[in-house]
Amino acid sequence: MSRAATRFRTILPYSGRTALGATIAGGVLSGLASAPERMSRLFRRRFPTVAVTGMTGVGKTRLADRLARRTSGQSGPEVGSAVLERRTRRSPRLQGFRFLVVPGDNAATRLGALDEVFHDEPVDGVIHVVANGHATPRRTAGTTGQATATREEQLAAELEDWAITSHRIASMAVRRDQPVWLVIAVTKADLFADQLDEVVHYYSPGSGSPFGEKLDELRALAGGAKLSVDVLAVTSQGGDRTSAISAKRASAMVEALAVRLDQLSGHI
Ligand SMILES: Nc1nc2c(ncn2[C@@H]2O[C@H](COP(=O)(O)OP(=O)(O)OP(=O)(O)O)[C@@H](O)[C@H]2O)c(=O)[nH]1
Ligand SMILES: [Mg+2]
Repeated sequence: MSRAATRFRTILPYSGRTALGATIAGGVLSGLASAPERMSRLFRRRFPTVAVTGMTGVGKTRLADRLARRTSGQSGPEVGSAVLERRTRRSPRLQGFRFLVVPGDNAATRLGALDEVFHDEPVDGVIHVVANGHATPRRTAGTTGQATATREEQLAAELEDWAITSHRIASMAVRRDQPVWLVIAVTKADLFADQLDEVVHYYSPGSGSPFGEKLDELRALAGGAKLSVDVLAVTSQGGDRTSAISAKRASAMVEALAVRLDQLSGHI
């Protein structure tokens, strides 16, 4: 809170500063009581909260790290996140985003994290991450050995995972006055760089694909005006010798996603 308070003070115009001073000097208790609330509302507008959802191994942590301009730790590919991860993207003019990454594994922590972002402290927007069936197979917690899964199995798992998350989004949207935005981030684009258009189409509303149909259902449930849907291809990896996408293009894709988040949040 003290951090938000400092920010609030520094960005208040001079007249605002005197007004606040006057309120305090006048001892108007109601003014004092509502000040923290105003500050937190201001902070929230400048740093909207964004839930990052999607099945295990799909690339949520890597993408949130890219968006937050943070280098990912070198955990092995078979290790998934166990708890809700928080990342912050800071942009010029004291704007940015607070990302809440929900662990994809069906651990007990996942249900609590889903409750937290969609019910207890409902987020402003959602990035749902998919990977065209290229989610890295992960072992069930507590077991050893290499996990394997075919692309078809992973595509089916993505769909199942989306059914759960989309219900959570629908119930949040109907309870809410202001609209909620959803971005489907199709990541690992480096693995299917020559099919981006088809893949984006598969994940789009109105496409008639199994995923598109579930999106249409969500929009019908939530009410079209309550929910905006964007579909964007992105990658957290690029530039190494074997990659089909250059480092520059990978960065441009991540930045395009960030620009869209800024537009959806009214930052620009
Ligand atoms: N080729 C490629 N691999 C990626 C990309 N993004 C992530 N990966 C790899 O996919 C694996 C899973 O990525 P994570 O970000 O850990 O996945 P997650 O969605 O956070 O998974 P959970 O924490 O289990 O929910 C890692 O081995 C990453 O290196 C990408 O854009 N391209
Ligand atoms: Mg993770």
